[in-house]
Amino acid sequence: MKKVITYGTFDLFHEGHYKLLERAKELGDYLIVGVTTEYFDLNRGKVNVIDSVLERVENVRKTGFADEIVIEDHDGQKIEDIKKYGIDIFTVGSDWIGEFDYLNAFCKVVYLERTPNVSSTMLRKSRCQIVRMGIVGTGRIAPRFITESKYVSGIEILCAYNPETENGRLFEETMGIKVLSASYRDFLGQIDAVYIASPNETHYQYAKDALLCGKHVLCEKPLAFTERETLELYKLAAEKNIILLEGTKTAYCPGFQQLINVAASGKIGEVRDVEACFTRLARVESRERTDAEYGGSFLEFGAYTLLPIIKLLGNEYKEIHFDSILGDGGIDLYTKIQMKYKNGMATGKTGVGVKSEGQLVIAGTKGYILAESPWWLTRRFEVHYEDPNKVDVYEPQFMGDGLRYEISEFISRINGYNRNEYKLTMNESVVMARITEKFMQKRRENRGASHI
Ligand code: C2G
Repeated sequence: MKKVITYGTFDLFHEGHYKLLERAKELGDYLIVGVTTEYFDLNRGKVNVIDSVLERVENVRKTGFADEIVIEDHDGQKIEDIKKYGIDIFTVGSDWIGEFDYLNAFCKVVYLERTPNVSSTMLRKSRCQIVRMGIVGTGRIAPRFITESKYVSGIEILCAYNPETENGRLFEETMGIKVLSASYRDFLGQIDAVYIASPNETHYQYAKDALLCGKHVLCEKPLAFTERETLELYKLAAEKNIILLEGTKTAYCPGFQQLINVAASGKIGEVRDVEACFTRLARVESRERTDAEYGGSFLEFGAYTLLPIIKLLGNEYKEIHFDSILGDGGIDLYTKIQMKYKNGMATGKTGVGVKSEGQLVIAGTKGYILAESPWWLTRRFEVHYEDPNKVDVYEPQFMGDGLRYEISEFISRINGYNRNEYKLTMNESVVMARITEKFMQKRRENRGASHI
């Protein structure tokens, strides 16, 4: 009996898939089809898969060509499967020519002609609207957003907005994207959705105006500086039935989600303490160190340190306390925030003028999780126990600079695939705003002091 194997995602099952399986079956007597898991696809850079693995398996099964269906979930599995199932022929579409020649050492490799003019990517595009996006602000993060958006399907960056013409002109020259500088309303008129990456103090108003115009909003953190304004924006989005997403990118990284879930799984027992630190020294003349009202370390990095704290210990803290070392103009060079909960405690440390070890430690009753810097771009974390010889290491995949996960989340929500809302909820975002508001109030009241 001649055994054939083929693999694929088979998302939005189409004629190309059907014909591939039909011909794969004709190559032998018994066909095994490997269907990828979401996790495996994410790891190989496919961030837009729509159907669940069970839906995809079901669609393959319905063709009647597969004698057996297996799940593909890791690199190296193809060789394993070929040996395990005694495969004679490995086959895949011609878009992969050359890629799988290494399997010739184990069985015969056949590349089948790909069916022209149909693909999951094309279907995703026709099924979902292409979201025409505009970027507000042409600073450091805007070019990164453009680069990362190329990995997400269903998005087109149409233009940018910056009222400062000179800055905008430079961006237009280097990035080749039209920058409008006159009316924000006119800019909004050209797009479906906006990414707000302007200075922190302008976020709220830009977001509000965009929502009022019915545009989806992806806004860099912090969305606003007060709880009231943050709630107002979410309410506005809900009323208008549009998407508002706060761009705290760590929240959307697959590795960070895994870290939180491992912590919450009981592996380290009950979580009792979360310590998160994020420092990046800023130049003395930089905005972060000169803008007394909107600069400083907590406004810059507080959201990152609060994220694991709130995710793991919740919104209901009993006490909160801030200590800061202030610079000349009154901005905080270093802030330590301490929170008490009914059954736990937490510390967040942020710095723009003080450097410290940027790590995340989650202490539990049975062990602890340690994620070294840059834990906010989660690529690796460890679980430690009382026995120092036992360490579990996790190395989740992390691609690019992480923005693609946030962008992909935004686009899929616009298209009505809302499976990931738990990654950063409205309530979490509102609690972070409440804490930020409290911090700013204390800093304002203590202007002129060297520390608070
Ligand atoms: N295919 C095709 N014609 C198309 C589209 C796809 O013949 N118009 C083939 C692909 O070449 C592949 C199979 O259908 O053999 C499944 O395609 P995808 O779902 O895109 O999966 P892919 O990413 O190609 O998975 O381990 C996974 C495999 O390496 C390939």
